[in-house]
Amino acid sequence: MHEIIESSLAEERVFQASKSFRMQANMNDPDIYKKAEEDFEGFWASVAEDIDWFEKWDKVLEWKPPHSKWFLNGSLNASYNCIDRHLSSKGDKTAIIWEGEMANNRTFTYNELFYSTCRFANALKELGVQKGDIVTIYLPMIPEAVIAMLACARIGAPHSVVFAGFSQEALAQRVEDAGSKFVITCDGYYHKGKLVNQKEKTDNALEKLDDIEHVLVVNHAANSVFFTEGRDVWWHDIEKQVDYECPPEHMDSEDTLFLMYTSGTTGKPKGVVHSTGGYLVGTAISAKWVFDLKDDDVYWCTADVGWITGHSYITYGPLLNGATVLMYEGAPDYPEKDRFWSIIENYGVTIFYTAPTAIRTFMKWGEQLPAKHDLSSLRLLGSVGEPINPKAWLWYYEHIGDKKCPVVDTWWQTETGMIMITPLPGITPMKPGSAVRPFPGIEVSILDEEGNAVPEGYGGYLAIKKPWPSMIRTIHGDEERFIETYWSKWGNDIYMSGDGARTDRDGYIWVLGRLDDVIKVSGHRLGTMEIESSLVSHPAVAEAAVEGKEDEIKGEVIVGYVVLEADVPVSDELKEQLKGHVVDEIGPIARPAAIVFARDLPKTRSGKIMRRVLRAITNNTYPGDVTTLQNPEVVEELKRKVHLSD
Ligand code: 6R9
Repeated sequence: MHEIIESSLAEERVFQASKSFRMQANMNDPDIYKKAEEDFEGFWASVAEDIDWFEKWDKVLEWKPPHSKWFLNGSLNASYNCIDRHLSSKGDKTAIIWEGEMANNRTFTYNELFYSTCRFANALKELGVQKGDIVTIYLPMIPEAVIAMLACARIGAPHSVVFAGFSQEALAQRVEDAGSKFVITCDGYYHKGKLVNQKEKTDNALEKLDDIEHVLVVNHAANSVFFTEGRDVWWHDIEKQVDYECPPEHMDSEDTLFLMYTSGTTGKPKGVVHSTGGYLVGTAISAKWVFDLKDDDVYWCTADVGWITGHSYITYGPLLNGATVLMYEGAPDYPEKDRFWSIIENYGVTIFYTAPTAIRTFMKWGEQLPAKHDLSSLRLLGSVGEPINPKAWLWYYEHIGDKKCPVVDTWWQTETGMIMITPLPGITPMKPGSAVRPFPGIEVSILDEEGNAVPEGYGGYLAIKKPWPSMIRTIHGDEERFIETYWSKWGNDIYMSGDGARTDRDGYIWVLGRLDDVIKVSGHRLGTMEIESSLVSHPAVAEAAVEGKEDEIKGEVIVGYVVLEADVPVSDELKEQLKGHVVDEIGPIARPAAIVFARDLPKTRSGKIMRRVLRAITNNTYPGDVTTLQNPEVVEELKRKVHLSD
């Protein structure tokens, strides 16, 4: 984080989209910010007009902190809004272009998306899924993932998509917490040319759960799989038996559209609940203004549908706008390191949205790779998931965008549902490394411990002071944690994001990263506590603590400090075993970069691990006063060990 603060302070350059871009932009009225502030509810009511309602709402907002209801008594359907309403004018327009890792591809027009979604919805009904049932989707980046989400939405069954790269243990935990009786998975998929046996992972996860009624299996990799009679059903079998007519359920604005599990500061992931009306309003308008989506755009977001970015800006936001969305199944370096650039060239991608880790990786691979390709179709670039350092921003701007594409650095979270801090490319000049300013209608403040606004230039807590339509409604089954996590720091009407930020003299916001035990590794959100719990579940481990260590490419990597049980000998083999254990428990994204064997962890006299000290050790910064530690001698020892390989 240090490097980012320093370089951001030094970064003074300002960039602006070209005049022709600004002239044609979906939103280019600089007064929009003021208008939204002056008539807050009127603003959100006006953007809600972009959604088709079966029954119009009669009240924009009911705010009983920390609970908000938006567009009260309105009724609508998400899949209707993403598909049906476009059919009369765009039935033959391409909705989804899917490129497989093996260079196989499939496309769906809006008409085809309609038929597939309706059939999928009828298949779910046939299996007994009812309005209100939570359906877990455990699919990789294939069109059926989007179709399954929309099918659930069509029949009013909230979906809970679990990232396909999560382990069977992680899946089991999420299925159980959601109380899902239905799971959608596939036989398998290829990642960097290697088959991942998704069905087997699903089977293992579900083995320990009693209440599973059906598993709907998409045939994707022609992998021969084990089938449980009576429980498992092939999608391609049931597809032939069901009708393509499936009227969309009329959902109340506040009905749950989906759950998205995300990491917090405890060992247990939390199911963030999103509503239907507010979420759709927020994602539709942000996609329209931030990405400037037009009818002839080919839009590509490289996130996975298993994360919030995939929900809001692969599925809902772009399809609500009737856009053409590209989905890519595989890795950026398969088979070669220019795969992304050849995809952009082949499909004429115009809008490209990715994460800083990816950009820094491309920098490392060299600008000769994008230079080999014609990327002139691009007209806008986006960044999300972690702070982007100015150097990476400038490289992106120059080598991918050819100095003609605005770069939108978008700050938001699983909990916010929509982009919250961002440039609007038709209006705001950009500074490399700054997420610029709150989206119209969003009120952000940077606060100190007591809730006072910090002076310009100083770091503080990034807080949101007014409700917004796509905000988290609660944590599934844990209302107490919802209040405690987000609404208890300064009173129950200010949202605590968990991030630190500062503003500069032009009022530009610079997000500095997490202030809590959440870490972003390559843009993937993980909790240090989750990783700790998985480490201590290994029989050789007595105690463990996990910290994020700054990394030039990945933003942060995971370092696990482990105290072994007595008599367990240390070895490199055991280190590898422990890393593998975390992969089994959570998934490959949580694999520690380093395991440090420690005799002891830095502790207070009352025996609590001093995280502040451990964080300083990990990142080679000043640990503050360590004399009050029970065991100050461990500081030097751990420092030596963790920086051994630097
Ligand atoms: C969308 C998403 C949320 C956390 C968030 C922050 C970090 C996201 C960022 C950014 C700086 C940006 N984050 N975008 N930090 N600049 N443009 O990533 O959601 O997975 O819930 O993570 O990601 O730390 O608090 P999620």
